[in-house]
Amino acid sequence: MSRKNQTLGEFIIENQSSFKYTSGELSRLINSIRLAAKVVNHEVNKAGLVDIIGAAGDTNVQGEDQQKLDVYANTKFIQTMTKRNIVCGIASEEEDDFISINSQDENHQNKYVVLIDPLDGSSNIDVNVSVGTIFSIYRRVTPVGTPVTIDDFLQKGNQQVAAGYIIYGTSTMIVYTTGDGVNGFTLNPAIGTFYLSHPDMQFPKDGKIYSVNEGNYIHFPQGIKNYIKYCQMEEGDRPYTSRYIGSLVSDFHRNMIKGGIYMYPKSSKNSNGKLRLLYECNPMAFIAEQANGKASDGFNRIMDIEPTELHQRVPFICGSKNMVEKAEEFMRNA
Ligand code: AHM
Ligand code: MG
Repeated sequence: MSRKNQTLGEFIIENQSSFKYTSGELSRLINSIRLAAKVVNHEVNKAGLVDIIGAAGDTNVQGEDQQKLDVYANTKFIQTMTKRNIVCGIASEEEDDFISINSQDENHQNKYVVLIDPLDGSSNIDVNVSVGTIFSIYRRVTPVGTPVTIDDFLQKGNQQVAAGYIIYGTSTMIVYTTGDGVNGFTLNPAIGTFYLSHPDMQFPKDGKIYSVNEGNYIHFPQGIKNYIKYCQMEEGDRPYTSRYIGSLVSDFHRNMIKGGIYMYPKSSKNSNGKLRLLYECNPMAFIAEQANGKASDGFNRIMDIEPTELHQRVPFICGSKNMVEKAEEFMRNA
């Protein structure tokens, strides 16, 4: 039973026995993410002070400019997990290919792979708007002790063992699930400790907020256009409020607390939308479902999609259950 004001460290130990597979390895892994989160948080909070903002000059595999802090966060999360010999493989939104860890050592027994978006919403960094880290954890499917393969990473979202995000907002929080509900922990920066501040988080079944980049309206499928018009219609508790930060973690977090729907649909410009199935959609979908919300590509459950490539994109509709189901109804009937 979770207690408010418990530290994240205490919570991890206390809940270790409720993990599906208990070996302490998953606890160590979440602990290492907690540690890297503090380091990255420290850097994110300094962004306006030091010469760390701005483009690093590289572009990532999707051809987008990488911000310096993306590079920093990517390095820190990978280093923390690699040096502590905690996982057997990592795939990152910022890396072209997955990383195999300890593949030379036949005795290594690590069972978990991590997929991570080290700093999502990074175009918001240099304007002092919240960004986040998203992570997703699976058990490897190939034999322990051998090098990981692509099959370990291309697993359906419904196989996730844990998923979570860190939000670097007005306060810094870790929100995660190991398949037994969703809990949120807020960092007390004075002493560097995360405390359980949001036990058993739940999406309200209905909501009044819709979050979508309406600048792309003209390119959206007819079903989404119709749903947006429905949100704006004066009837019952509508029109809904429009809120779009352009930082998935922040938009999701607000909608989970207040009730709402986030949409990044496909468009005539991006046939599969923008968001990545493995680094963004699956982990957020797992958290949403664990909090009684829903995540869909408009027609299918996100976590049932068979991944075909590491950097695959999918349309993403996620949030309060009744709102997502309404949007799906508009997609079906368009
Ligand atoms: P990123 O991984 O390059 O940061 O992109 C993901 C972000 C999401 O956080 C956000 O919801 C979306 O991109 C915003 O995209 P847009 O500016 O097209 O609305
Ligand atoms: Mg991202």
